[in-house]
Amino acid sequence: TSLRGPVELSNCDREPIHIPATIQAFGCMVVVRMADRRIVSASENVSHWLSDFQPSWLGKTLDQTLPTLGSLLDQVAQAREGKLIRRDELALGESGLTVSAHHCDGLGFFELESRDIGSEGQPADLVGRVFAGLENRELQELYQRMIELIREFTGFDRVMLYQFHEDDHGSVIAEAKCEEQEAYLGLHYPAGDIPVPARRLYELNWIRTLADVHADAIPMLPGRVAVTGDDEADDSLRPINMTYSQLRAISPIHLEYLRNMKVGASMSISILSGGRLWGLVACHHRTPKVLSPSQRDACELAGSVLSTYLTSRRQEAVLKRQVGIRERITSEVSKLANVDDFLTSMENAAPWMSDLLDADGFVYCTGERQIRWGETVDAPRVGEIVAALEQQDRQSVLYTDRISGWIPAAKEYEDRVAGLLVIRMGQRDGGLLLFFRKPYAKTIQWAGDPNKTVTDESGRLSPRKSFEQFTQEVTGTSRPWSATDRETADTLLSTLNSVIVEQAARVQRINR
Ligand code: BLA
Repeated sequence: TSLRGPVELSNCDREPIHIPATIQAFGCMVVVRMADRRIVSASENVSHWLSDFQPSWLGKTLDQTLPTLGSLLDQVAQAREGKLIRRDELALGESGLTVSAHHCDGLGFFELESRDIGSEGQPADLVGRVFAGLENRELQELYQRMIELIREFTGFDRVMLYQFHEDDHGSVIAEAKCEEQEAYLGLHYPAGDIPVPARRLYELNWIRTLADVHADAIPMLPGRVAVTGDDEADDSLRPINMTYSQLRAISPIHLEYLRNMKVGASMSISILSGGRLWGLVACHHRTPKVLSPSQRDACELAGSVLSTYLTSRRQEAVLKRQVGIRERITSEVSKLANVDDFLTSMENAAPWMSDLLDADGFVYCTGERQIRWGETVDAPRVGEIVAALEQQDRQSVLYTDRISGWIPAAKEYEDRVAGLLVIRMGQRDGGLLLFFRKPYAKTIQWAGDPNKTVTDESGRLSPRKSFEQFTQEVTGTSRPWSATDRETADTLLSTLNSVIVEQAARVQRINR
C-alpha cells in the first residue's frame, strides 16, 4: 500500500506531511542508519548527482561506499536532532555539490544539490539591511520594509507577510509584488489552508522550499526502512521521517492549491513568537525557482532574528496601546462626571465604548429599561440573554464569539449579530453592558468567491472549495474577543463603577 492515498480535504489535519516517501527533484537524498552507518535508502535520482552510485550500496556502510560522507556523519551525530550541517568543499560527484546533513529519528540524512552559483547576496547582508534604520519605525512600516527587502534579496515575484489570528485563520498584512499582479493585501484565508500538521512542522523549521509545482516527486527507494537494524522483518519497517529535510516533497494538496493560484514555485519563512507560529513570510514565483543553499541560510537567519525582534516590538506596542486605552477611558469618563443618572451616561458613552472594544453594537439594560446603539437585537431577545446570564457564574466579564453556542435561539439572528461581551456592573442594580459583534462573514474580506463551488472531475473537493466551507462555518461566529479586549472591559468596569458611586452620592446629597 502506498503511504499516500487520495487525500480528501477533510483529512487535511491528518495528512502526515513529514513522511511523504518522496523528495523534490532539485537534489537527491541518501539515508543511513545512525546505529550502524549503513545506507538504508536513496532517492531514485541519486545517480544523476553521484554517477558512481550503485544500487548494491544499499545495506553497505558509508565507509565502504561514500567515505567522504563518513566524517560528516560523525559531526552530525554530535549535533542536536534536525540541526543542519552544510559542506560544499567535499569532493563528491562531477560538478560542485553542496551537502546538507542532519539526523532525525535514528536516521542520518544527506541531501545533495548544486552548489551556489554566481555572486549572490551574502547571508549577513539580508539581516543587516533589514535592521538598518528600523528602530524608529512603526510596526506596519517595519513589516512592509522587511517584505520589500526579502523580495529584493530573493528575487521572488511576490512576497507577503501572512499573520495568523487567534482562531488560526490568517491574513496578508504586508505585500510586495510585481505591478501587474493582483493584490492579496488585506485578504483573509481560512485556518484549513495551512493545516495543523503543517503549522507544527513550520514551528520546527525556519523555511521550506517548493522549487516547481509541476515537477514530479522522486521516490525514495525503499520508502520504508528498519531504523534499529536488528530486525529487518517487514512489520518493523518505518517511514522515513523527513521533518527536517530540505528536499521533502510538498503535500500534493498544497501543490494543487498553488497551481490554482497560478504559482510556479514557493517558499515560506516562519515567524515565531514564544515558540508558536505567529506568521509566515510567504514567497511566490510564477515560474520554477529555488534559492541557493546560502541564500536559504540567509532567509533562515532573517526568520529567527526577525522573530525575536518583532516579538519584542509587538509587546511594546501592546503595552502602549493598553496605556492609551486606559487614558482614553479616564478622560471620557471624566466627561460623565456632571451627568446625574447612569442611564444617560451610558447613552453618551455608547459610541466610544463600542469603538474601544471594536464592537458593532451596544445595549445597556437595567431592570426594564434599555439603551441601544448600532447593530443589536430587539428587547425580547435582550431579555433572553439577560435570563441566560442569570444561570452563569458571577463573573463580571463574560464573552463568546458564538452566541448560538450558548443560547440556541440566537440562531435566528446570527446572520446579523454573533459575538457578545457582557460587563456586569458590581453595584446593586448597576445593570448590564452588552457589546455585540457582527459575524465574521460580514466584517472580513475573505479571499476567493465563497459562493463558487469547485470540484474536480473525480468529485473530490479542491482547495478552492475550502473558502466556501469556511464561510459556512463562520456564519454565526464573530471575531474572537482578544486578551486586550477583555482587559479593556475590566478597566471599563472598575472606572464605571466609580461613576455609579459618585452619581449615587450626589443624588443623595441633592435629595437631602
Ligand atoms: C501549506 N498553505 C501552506 C503554506 C502556505 C499556505 C503559505 C506553506 C507552504 C508554502 O510555503 O507554500 C497557504 N499561501 C497560503 C495562503 C496564501 C498563500 C493562505 O500564499 C495566501 C496568500 N491547503 C488548503 C486546504 C488544505 C491545504 C483546504 O487550502 C488541506 C487539505 C493543505 N497547505 C496544505 C498542506 C500544506 C499547506 C498540507 C503543507 C505543505 C507541506 O509543507 O508539505
